[in-house]
Amino acid sequence: MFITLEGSEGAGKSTLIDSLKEYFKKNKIEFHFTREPGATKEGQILREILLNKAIEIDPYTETFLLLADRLQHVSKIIIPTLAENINVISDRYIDSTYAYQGAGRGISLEYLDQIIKPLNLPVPDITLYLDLPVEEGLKRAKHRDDLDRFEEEDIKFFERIRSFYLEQAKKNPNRFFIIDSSKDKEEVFEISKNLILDKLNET
Ligand code: T5A
Repeated sequence: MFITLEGSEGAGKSTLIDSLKEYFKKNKIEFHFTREPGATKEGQILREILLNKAIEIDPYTETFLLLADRLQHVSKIIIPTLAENINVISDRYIDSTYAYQGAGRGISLEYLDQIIKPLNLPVPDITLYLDLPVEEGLKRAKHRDDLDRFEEEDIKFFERIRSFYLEQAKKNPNRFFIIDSSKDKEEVFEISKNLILDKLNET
């Protein structure tokens, strides 16, 4: 099974992943955890460029760098792991590109479809979207000392991203699940874990 986690800055994906890792390990359920950008050696170099706030990157260049990272990720990690019947959870994937580069940066969704669809990338079985009011997410993210190139964007950028994710959830109710991440960490974990276990039992 292939699961993706989505959400805007500070929504709590990394926190949720730590709890899921611990739970799956304890219960001997095999999962491979991965993330974008930067899961492969090559992707790590691309991640450094993408998050570097000392440089300016054109939105189209940004998109192609993210797709380069994704192709390495899919071919070196996601496809081989799924082929071994090991479940995969990725922190961010295709929906992030439509949300950030599409809704956020203003690249048309038709254009993104034209460059992404021919890649025939695996489609997640479920996507958990951690939803949080933008200001709350940014407040959480700003606890970190150093903001990256994305985190420096203005609030409207993140509002567009959040609206896009919420719309996606309405359009894809069988794949896309909204988790209210203003709830406390334990509750976010319980809801997410139960959704994943339900889906695992179905397959
Ligand atoms: N990107 C990525 C694109 O633009 N397009 C793409 O196609 C892709 C793949 C990656 C950036 O790349 C962009 C989007 C991103 O900006 P990243 O460093 O990987 O950047 O960061 P993010 O994925 O944005 O993740 P963050 O680290 O910002 O946030 P998390 O992981 O969602 O949040 P987390 O768990 O670190 O939590 C933040 C703080 O909140 C607390 C935590 O303790 C922590 O202090 N917290 C809670 N507090 C209260 N209640 C809860 N339920 C809490 N959960 C967490």
